Amino acid sequence: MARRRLSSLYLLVSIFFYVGLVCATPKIAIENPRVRATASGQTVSGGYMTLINDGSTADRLVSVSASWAGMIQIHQSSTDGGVMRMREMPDGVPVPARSRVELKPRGMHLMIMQLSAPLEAGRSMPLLLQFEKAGTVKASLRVEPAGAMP
Ligand SMILES: [Cu+2]
Repeated sequence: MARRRLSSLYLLVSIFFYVGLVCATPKIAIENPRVRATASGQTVSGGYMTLINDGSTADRLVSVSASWAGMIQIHQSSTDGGVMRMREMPDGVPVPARSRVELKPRGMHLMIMQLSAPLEAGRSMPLLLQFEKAGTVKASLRVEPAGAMP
């Protein structure tokens, strides 16, 4: 009987320890992931979403990849003397603890290049996001008609 009680205590301790480990790893949620549809012959598109970090540890989006695009960069748009410019963010996107970071048209965005086929509105495209601490997070981009996004 005593041994049995001890083993259930052990089990309980293991569960708490495991839960503790899981909670220490930041969890990133992806909200409203979407990509602009492309016309045939167009090989570049923009990807947008909100990165949500509900945890108490800061994280960072470091890279993004997809089987249907040769290269995906993280860009920041800015307006310089009325001219829209984009630059790559080589250090990725910081996602502070308990924050929401929006990738949106005319702001930070995913520059999706070397598309293997046109992106047709209504489809869903799988994407892998690599975070410094949370590791790999899967997302599915909804392809939206080009005119549906500002
Ligand atoms: Cu860009």
